[in-house]
Amino acid sequence: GKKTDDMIQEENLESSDSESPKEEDDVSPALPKDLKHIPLNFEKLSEEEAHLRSTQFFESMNKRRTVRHFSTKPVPKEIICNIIKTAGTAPSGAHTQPWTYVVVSSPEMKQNVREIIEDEEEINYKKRMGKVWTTDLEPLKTNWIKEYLTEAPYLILIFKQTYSFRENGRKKLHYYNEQSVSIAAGILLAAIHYAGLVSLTSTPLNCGPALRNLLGRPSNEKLSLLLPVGYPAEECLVPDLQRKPLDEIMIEF
Ligand code: IYR
Repeated sequence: GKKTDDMIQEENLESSDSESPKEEDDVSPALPKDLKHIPLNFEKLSEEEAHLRSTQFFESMNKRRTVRHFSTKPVPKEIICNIIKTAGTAPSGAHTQPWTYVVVSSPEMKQNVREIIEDEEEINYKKRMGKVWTTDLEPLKTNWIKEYLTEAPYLILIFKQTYSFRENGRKKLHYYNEQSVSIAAGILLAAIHYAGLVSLTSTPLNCGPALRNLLGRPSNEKLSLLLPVGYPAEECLVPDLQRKPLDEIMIEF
């Protein structure tokens, strides 16, 4: 039968990848055996303060929108660095931190990325996606022309490391790398929004290997997401979408 995502994820826990090194009989832990445990640095809030902050954070996050029309206005690199440091605070399986954030701001490199993606997306829209998918997307008014890839001051490409290497050269397994990178991407999106910038969560279909080669990333890394980051274009329009209310997304027992 067909493999489910869960089965593929389970396979990642074993070293099924034939071209990658095996951990063989090395069962020494990837983290130090004598890893210290220290007191938690915990900021205690009053219930009142917690309530206020949770409300304010929701109200802020509820203003986040996916934006497809970017201004060319530059963004200081330090802001991008802070945003990526924030993404790097995400939890990860066995603290493997299985992510690489490739930041592209060079106009030539953005143009190269754009050409790869537009070539593939044209085939996606015309052939691969099929009638139901393209019909579902019509209200969003997307197509294979991706101006944001050269207009936005930064492109952040999130690569997921499916494994890495220990100091002794043996393979280090990256448990739950899919979930870890997805969580980090959510934190990245929140950090982008909190910094007053906008983004588009994109998953360039079929472009992973070409973009990996273009950016010189190793074969243990797979492209997860590409996010243009910057300011919205003047008079930027977004689709008038509504979010599901709490009673449709939360079930209590
Ligand atoms: N990857 C294509 C198509 C696309 C797919 C979904 I699902 C969207 O929510 C939006 C677009 C593109 O970027 O145009």
